[in-house]
Amino acid sequence: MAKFINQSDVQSYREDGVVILRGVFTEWVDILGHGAEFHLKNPSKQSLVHHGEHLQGYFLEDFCNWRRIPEYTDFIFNSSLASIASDLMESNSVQFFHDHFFYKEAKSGVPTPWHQDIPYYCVSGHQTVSFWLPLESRQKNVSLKVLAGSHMLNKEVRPTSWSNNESFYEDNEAFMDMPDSDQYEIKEWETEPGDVIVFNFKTIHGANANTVDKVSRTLSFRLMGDDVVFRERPGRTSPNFPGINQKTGERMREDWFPTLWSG
Ligand SMILES: O=C(O)CCC(=O)C(=O)O
Repeated sequence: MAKFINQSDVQSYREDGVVILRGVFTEWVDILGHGAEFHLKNPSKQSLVHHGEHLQGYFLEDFCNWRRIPEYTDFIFNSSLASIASDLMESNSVQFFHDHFFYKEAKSGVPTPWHQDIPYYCVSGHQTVSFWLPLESRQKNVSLKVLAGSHMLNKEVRPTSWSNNESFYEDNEAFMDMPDSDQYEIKEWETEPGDVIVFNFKTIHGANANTVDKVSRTLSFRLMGDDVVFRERPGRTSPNFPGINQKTGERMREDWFPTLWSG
């Protein structure tokens, strides 16, 4: 078992689809912060900027920058990310999927609506994990919120565009409506730099706009286990992987999605 987690974390992850791990990446906060500062000045072509209706600041998100930002590469290959992922997913192998950066200026952004990540992705499988890693202290009202147990739904929840709430794909019928959040226990935590909230790609989660007087920078690192395979979707995915050239059911290509751990 990885140094920072125990059997009860693994059990919570299995049952709730989410767990918080305190202080596991403290030594990486400055390194990742350095990478994030470079990132902010040099966003990629895939980056998106959102403006909240009544908030003056801006909210930037960006994907798949690990190859060009050495601090992210270092973290992915040299931290305990992969060993923790292997334990939590109960998976022998761990492949890296992608990184996702969220930058919210003080008094900025739009609320991140309740959603599941997996329907936006070109993958299917249950052994999945996202590490949501805030680089500043975060009060509960601007932290991630998660519906415990929602990763056990047997149909995917309809993905929508965050800007206009319209269905993300034309094939609308393949998905179920968002269940009522009242049916679930909502888990949310105050966090300190070095803490990480870890959740399954199927776990429903969201976040409020950044209404406080402080910038927030968060990195989400997404990893895949033994049962994850490529899945063709009825349109462009988010992030999109043009030229991936894979068929539904194939293991994700290792030249694009490196294996970090093989038990
Ligand atoms: O921090 C946020 O606003 C949203 C995070 C999120 O949706 C994710 O990491 O999947």
